[in-house]
Amino acid sequence: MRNNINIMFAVTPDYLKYATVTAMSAVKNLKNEKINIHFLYADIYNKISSINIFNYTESIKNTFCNKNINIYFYDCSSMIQILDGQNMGMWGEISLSHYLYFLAEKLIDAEKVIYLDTDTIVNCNISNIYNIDIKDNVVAMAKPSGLESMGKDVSNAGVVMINLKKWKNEKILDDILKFGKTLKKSNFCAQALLHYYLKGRNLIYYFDAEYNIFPHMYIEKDISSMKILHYTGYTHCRPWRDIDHCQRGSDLWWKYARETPFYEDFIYDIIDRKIDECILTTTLKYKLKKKFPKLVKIYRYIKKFYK
Ligand SMILES: [Mn+2]
Repeated sequence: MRNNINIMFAVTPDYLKYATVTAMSAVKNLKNEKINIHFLYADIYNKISSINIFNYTESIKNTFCNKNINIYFYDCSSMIQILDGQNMGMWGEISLSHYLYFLAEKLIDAEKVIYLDTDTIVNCNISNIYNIDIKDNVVAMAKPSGLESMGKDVSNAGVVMINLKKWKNEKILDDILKFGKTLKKSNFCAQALLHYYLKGRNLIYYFDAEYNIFPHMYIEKDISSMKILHYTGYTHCRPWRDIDHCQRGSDLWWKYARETPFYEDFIYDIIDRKIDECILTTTLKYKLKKKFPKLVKIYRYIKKFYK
């Protein structure tokens, strides 16, 4: 058990199915390594019934029923009040789930763990990254290309290895949450918090950018050479919504989605969205924004005014 690889997800329960796709990609690329998969979740919006959550977790356990895989679920609902007072930015509670991985120290009995966003796909043996010696650093993150506009050293929190031993020993949780209350509102809240807290203390190890790569930004690179793909960004299509092949590497996401018990759900969702006018509005807005950025600003202003 001690030598197992540990990965974790932090989600609202409706995202457990997306986390399962990412977990499947990690599992399918293992050789004989053993892996513990930790799902931290909290029903922040109170919109999923406990029966549905039970059914999700049962399906996931059955999917990964293998002697090399251990699955753990942690309902963090009763713990999230410790996140009160963090500046979440304009996405508000949406961002709350991003903070759940800060709770790992209280739940996961391992020396280190890799947190993965649910919009990532592992395209390598994850032991390659798990076995990197991050020395005395508290976390390891990558600085993917595409974030330069946010600052020279800004790292992305879609893939984070946490040195849980050091995190616990140095009582980082209390300290980082205290620090979080002093930060200005930020839309990349949990990421900014990690970054500003740890960077000021020289506690971040930087992974090779290959371990957190935004496929649409590396047109010259083969998908097969990307180690962890991160389908990030609200202006770029998520693979599970990508009916028009707008997102590079979507097919890799669907390859693993097909192996989960949620494949039919994904198909249903995509059809549902297709017939929903909302998707048309979103696409239209996106296209308008691209072509007439000023027009969108005016539209926002008018909308605000009428609210
Ligand atoms: Mn992401």
